[in-house]
Amino acid sequence: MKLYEFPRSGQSHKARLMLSLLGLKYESVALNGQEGEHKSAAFLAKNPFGQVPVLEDGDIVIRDSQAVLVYLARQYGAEHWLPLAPAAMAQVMAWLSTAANEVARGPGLLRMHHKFGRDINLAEAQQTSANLLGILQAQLARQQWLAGDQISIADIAVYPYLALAPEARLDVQPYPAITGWLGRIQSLEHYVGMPGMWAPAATA
Ligand SMILES: N[C@@H](CCC(=O)N[C@@H](CS)C(=O)NCC(=O)O)C(=O)O
Repeated sequence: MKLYEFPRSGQSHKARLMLSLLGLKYESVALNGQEGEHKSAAFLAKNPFGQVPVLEDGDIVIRDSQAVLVYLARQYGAEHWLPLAPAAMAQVMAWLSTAANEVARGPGLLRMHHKFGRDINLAEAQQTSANLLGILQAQLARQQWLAGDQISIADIAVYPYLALAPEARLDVQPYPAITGWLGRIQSLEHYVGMPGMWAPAATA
C-alpha cells in the first residue's frame, strides 16, 4: 500500500494511525505542499480535489481520510472497527461526519490559523470548537469510546485534531473525559503520534 500525505496533516495522521494499529505495512509518499505537488496532474488523477490523504492498495485508490478508515477497517480490521449491525454502523458514520464537518471547521481550522497563518472566521471556528468540546465531553463521560463500548474508526477519525488542540490554542484540560480518551488512544499498542499533539506530561 502507498499513503500519499503531508507529514504535518492531521487528516493524514488518521490514516497513519489506523495503518499502524492494524499492523499494516505501507510506503509513505510525502507530497511537497509548498511546491504544489498535490495539485499536479498525476496527483489530481488520484484525487481531483487535490487533497491528502490518498491511499493506494494495488489498483484501488481511496481519497478522503474518512473513506480510508472505512476501507482499512472493512478490508483488514476486526469487526469492532466498523460494526456491520445497521444501528451500530450508523453510530460510527455519525462521528465520521462530525470529523469531516465540526472537527474540521472547529479545531482543524483553528490550527490552520494559529500554526500556518490561514485567514479564517476566528469567532465562528472558536464557537464550533466550544460546542464540539462540550458534546465530546458529555459523550465520553457516558462511555469509553465515541460510538460504543469498543474502539472504532469513529475514535480514530475524531482523534487527530483533538490531540492537536494545543496547536489550535484550545485547552482540553477542563474536559477530563476528553483527556482520558486521548490518553486511552495514546496507550494503544502500535499507537503513533505526530509533533504538536497533546500529552499529559506536557500540560501537567
Ligand atoms: N475531507 C478531506 C479533507 C482533506 C484535507 O483537507 N486535506 C488537506 C491537508 S490536511 C489538504 O490536502 N489541503 C490542500 C488543499 O486543500 O489544497 C479528508 O478528510 O481527507
